[in-house]
Amino acid sequence: MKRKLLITGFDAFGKADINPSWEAVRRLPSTIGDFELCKLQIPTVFGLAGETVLKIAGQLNPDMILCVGQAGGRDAVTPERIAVNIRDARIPDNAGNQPRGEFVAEDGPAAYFSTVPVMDMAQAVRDAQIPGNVSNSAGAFVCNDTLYGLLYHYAGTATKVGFIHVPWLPEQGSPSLPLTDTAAALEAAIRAC
Ligand code: PCA
Repeated sequence: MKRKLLITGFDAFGKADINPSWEAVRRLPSTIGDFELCKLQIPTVFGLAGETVLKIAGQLNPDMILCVGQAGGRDAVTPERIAVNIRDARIPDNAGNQPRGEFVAEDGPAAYFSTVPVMDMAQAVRDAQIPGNVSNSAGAFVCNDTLYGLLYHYAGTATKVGFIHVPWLPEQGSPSLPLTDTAAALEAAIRAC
């Protein structure tokens, strides 16, 4: 039987009108290796992004959840190793929220490790001739918030949770990665899970 993967990308936020994370996710095939994919676009809004994932995950009961987000300024596809219990936004999210130094979960630990094999995933990206590195910080904006919230929810369960940040598209600025490379990197990373 195929394993179920719930994979998400974010909508555009800040000054951008496109988000490479969703553009790449929606171009992925519907099966990769022994995974069957369920693709979902989620809003760049604190709290709501994770709640949207949990609502669908509650119906799907996925074996693994992988969220993908844009990280402007990065030159590689970066599986995230850790999520921290902090919301600290330099810009407002898509609902106008701009928390500064708040907890994601009052009763949660300072941080969680992601539960996917980040080093194998980064190696698989490099093996596909695309820049790939493990990242040790998902920031403190909506991406970190979403990863932390999901790891909090699924702590101690069999459901694996991970996050991959991807560079800008060429039309967004530099450094960048063509969309076909970003999608190929995601596919390679998924195969490594
Ligand atoms: N990147 C942002 C939020 C949505 C996205 O694609 C982040 O890194 O937090």
